[in-house]
Parts: sequence; C-alpha cells; structure tokens
Amino acid sequence: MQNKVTAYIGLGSNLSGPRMQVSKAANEIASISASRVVAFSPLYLSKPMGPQDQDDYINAVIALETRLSALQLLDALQAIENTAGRVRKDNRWGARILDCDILLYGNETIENERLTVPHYGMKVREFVLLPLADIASDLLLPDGTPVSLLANEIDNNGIVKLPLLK
Ligand code: ROI
Repeated sequence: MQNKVTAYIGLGSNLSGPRMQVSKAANEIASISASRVVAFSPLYLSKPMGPQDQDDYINAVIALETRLSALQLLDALQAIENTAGRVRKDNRWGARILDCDILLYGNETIENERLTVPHYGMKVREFVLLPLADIASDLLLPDGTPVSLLANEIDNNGIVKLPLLK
C-alpha cells in the first residue's frame, strides 16, 4: 500500500450558499476513501481575486492524511466539485459554486497535464495562506519557504476570519 501523505486542500465558493457549499464539501472530503481529515481551518470571507463584479468568497483549508495518489485525490475532489453543480467552462477568474484545489501533496512537486503542485497561486493568495497557516503554522513549502512567513507578509486584502458557529 502506498505511504500516507498529508495533503492540503483549498476550498472556495461564492455562489449558491457559499458557506453551505464549503461545509458540505468538508463533509464529503471526510468520506474520501483511504483518507482522513486531520484539520479544518476556520472559514474566511475574502474579496474576489479577479473581476470585482462578483460576490465575496468563503474560503477554508483542510489537511487530509491520505494513501491515495495525487491523481486519485484529484479525481475524488473533482467528483465533489461536480456533485456541487460546478460547471467547467471558460470562467478562469469568474464566480464558482465550489473549488477544491490540491495546494500541497506531502512535500512533492508535481507538474503534469492535470495537476500542478504546489498550487501555482498559493504563495500570493491571502485566502489560501491565512487558513493554511492557522492549521499548519510550522509547515514549509517544498522549496523551503515557511508558510508562516508568507502568511505574515501577504496583504490581507480585507479578509475576515469568521467566528465559529455555535
Ligand atoms: N477569490 C477569492 N477570494 N477566493 C477564491 O477562492 C477564488 N477563487 C478563484 C478566483 C476566481 C481566482 N478568485 C478567488 O478561482
């Protein structure tokens, strides 16, 4: 059996009840085979990166210990996006019901047609770095950069950490 690795998954939504979309996705991620959720960050409310004529986003990060390969994990996450009603079309910077992105997969660097890990934008996105630093304050990227350093230095762009629901 393949070794366990810890993968970090970024969640984002700004359509169809974003808070509910992200919580539902977290539940579904918890039932991915050969895997278990080891941390779930607080939810954040963030300003859209890209065109500003779209609603604010809910973002969060999950740490998942998994024996799936990176591509098997990608398949599982894309199935969850599709179930949420995500339409894959030409809207790279547009509103979306649900994004589940593999940010990190252990300490690996992956570059192929389907997947780039570390996620290409993660070093410059406050809505990734802040929730990631909440659950993995000592984590280093494969290139050795501390996540905490990036999180401390990024412009927070008006992001708000939401209080935990009672
Ligand atoms: N902006 C924010 N704030 N959060 C996201 O998750 C997000 N996802 C995207 C783009 C359109 C780049 N903007 C985003 O895919």
